[in-house]
Amino acid sequence: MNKVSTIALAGQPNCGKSTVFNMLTGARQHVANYPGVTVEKKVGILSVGGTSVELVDLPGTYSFTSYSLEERVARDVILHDDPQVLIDVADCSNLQRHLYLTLQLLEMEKPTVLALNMVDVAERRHISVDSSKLEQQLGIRVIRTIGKKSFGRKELLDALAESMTATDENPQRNYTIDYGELESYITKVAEELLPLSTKNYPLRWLAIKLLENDAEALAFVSKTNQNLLATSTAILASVEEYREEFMRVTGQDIERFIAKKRHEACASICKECVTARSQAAETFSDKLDRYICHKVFGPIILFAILFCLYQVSIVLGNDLAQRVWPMWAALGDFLMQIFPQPNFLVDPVSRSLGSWTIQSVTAILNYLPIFFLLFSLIAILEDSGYMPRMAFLLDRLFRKFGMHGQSTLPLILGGVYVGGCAIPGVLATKAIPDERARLTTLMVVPMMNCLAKVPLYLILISAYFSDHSGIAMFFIATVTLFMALPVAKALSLTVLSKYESAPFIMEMPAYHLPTVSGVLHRALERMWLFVKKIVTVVIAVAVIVFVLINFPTLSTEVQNGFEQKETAAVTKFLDVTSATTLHNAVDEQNLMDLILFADGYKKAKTWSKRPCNITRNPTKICRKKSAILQYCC
Ligand SMILES: Nc1nc2c(ncn2[C@@H]2O[C@H](COP(=O)(O)OP(=O)(O)OP(=O)(O)O)[C@@H](O)[C@H]2O)c(=O)[nH]1
Ligand SMILES: [Mg+2]
Repeated sequence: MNKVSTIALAGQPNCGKSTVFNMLTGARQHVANYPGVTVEKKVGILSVGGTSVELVDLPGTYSFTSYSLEERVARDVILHDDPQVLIDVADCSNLQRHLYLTLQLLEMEKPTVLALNMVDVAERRHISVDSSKLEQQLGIRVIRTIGKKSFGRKELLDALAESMTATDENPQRNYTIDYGELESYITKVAEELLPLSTKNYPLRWLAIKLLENDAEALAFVSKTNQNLLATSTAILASVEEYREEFMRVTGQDIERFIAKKRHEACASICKECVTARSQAAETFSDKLDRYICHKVFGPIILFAILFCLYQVSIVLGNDLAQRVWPMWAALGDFLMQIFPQPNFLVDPVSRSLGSWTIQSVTAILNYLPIFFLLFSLIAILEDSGYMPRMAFLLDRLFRKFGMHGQSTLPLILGGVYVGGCAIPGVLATKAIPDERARLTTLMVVPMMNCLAKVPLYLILISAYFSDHSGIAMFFIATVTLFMALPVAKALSLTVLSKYESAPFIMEMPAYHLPTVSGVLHRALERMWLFVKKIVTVVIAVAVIVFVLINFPTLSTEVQNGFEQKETAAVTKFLDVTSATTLHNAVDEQNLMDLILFADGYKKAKTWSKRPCNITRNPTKICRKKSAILQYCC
């Protein structure tokens, strides 16, 4: 079987890789305006020039020198999975910084296409990038894209098809950084590496990495060639010697020197290709951050936002739920028609189990409007770029309890806002560089308020705090967090104390205006997750409880006893009614119909109570009562 070609999407965090992935594959990968959303590689299928290829969305990484978990994932795919083409996604509004990774990708000598994403943001900030000049400079195709609006999709696909064929016939000639005084050492190491089989590693790249003291490159050379052990040892010895010599001759440390040269290369490319009208002007995001990240106003705004979140979703959501309830009731009624009718004493198992399950499921589905509002508001917060600010504000508090500003995202995904899920929350802890904080966060994420706990909260709130439901939910969320913090502190002081701690560094992305479609998609997607998860659990529990209640069935003697009581009750009822004006309407044949009618009336009355207070509409009730009397008489 032919191996399916792979195209990998690489780039710095939050530049829109997952958005471009969604644009190309039509998938619904999690996208949000904060760095570190994608923590594992995600695979989708894409058709390029009529050929089906695998598209891999990678975690964002600022460079290939820091050994963070995300970087390891990205590096493994690029070097070991041997993708046929790389799509390097760069934020057009911040090109110089993004080129730092681009140039490192080009050193890996893979056919690369640069997706110059967020051109809309760049235009808004009066930054213009000459893409044809950039193409000439880098030696690769440069495609302008707006991932959010699927702009540039076709051009990107054409460029990918072109690059896939270019690999066989005429390989790309990429931009090469001139490392100045280091060049002679790079050449020497590359020549020494020639006898080794370097597999996917380009010689120049491997030579630079060895000189940079890259742990993986050093391990590769020392381990992979058992037959050439002496050669490997000699190479490693010369690399060490070159490093010392370079330091002695230039007085500079190689890692810093390489980073400086890369930054200089990025700056010189941008000088040629980028024009910015007002570089020094304060952006809208900067102005907003003066208040949002302020020492005093920041926490007040955070508190107010969270309070509004619960107030809107719970109070408004409850109101909406009451209006939607008759729809679920009608659906329940409709479904009940497929089951056989009950007898006076015996309710067929299929009917009672069906009714039990339908009622359990519709009771849960009734909470959907609340979830819809809650998830929409969380999506707005995620897409607007407020989350990293929240992480910044909470860092000081979290740090006191052994966590980290970056613990905010895992806790939110886990359900600190109410309605999360521990699995994505635990996965998101991967992005926390501080090992102690990562493990501490990982342990407390399951304490958050996952989707499954929310219906219970809502039942308790409507029973005891119906007049203050928003505040009650806000209280539950806050209490959960304040219960998790001491546990986090205890863990970080005891079992996790031996792990290392690192400072909090997080990029503050610019604020984006969330799109209606993006917010709706996210809210509906999470709601669907909730429905799938909860409904299957509810059905399973309902069936188990039903079986436990109904089996084993009654013994024959007890059943006979009940049947005798049934006959006696029916006879007595008919005797009593025969003495009244109802004697013509009630007989043994239509007795069951009458009971079912009364039962239906009782249900209709209960449901009519849900959307509006029964006392508000007395005429409706009177009409129903008179209909019953009419039937009976
Ligand atoms: N205005 C604008 N926003 C965009 C564009 N592409 C992506 N975004 C937004 O940028 C933010 C980040 O997008 P993601 O696709 O999550 O970025 P990513 O590179 O996958 O991020 P990580 O997984 O954290 O590395 C989201 O809010 C997107 O909606 C674009 O072309 N224009
Ligand atoms: Mg992503």
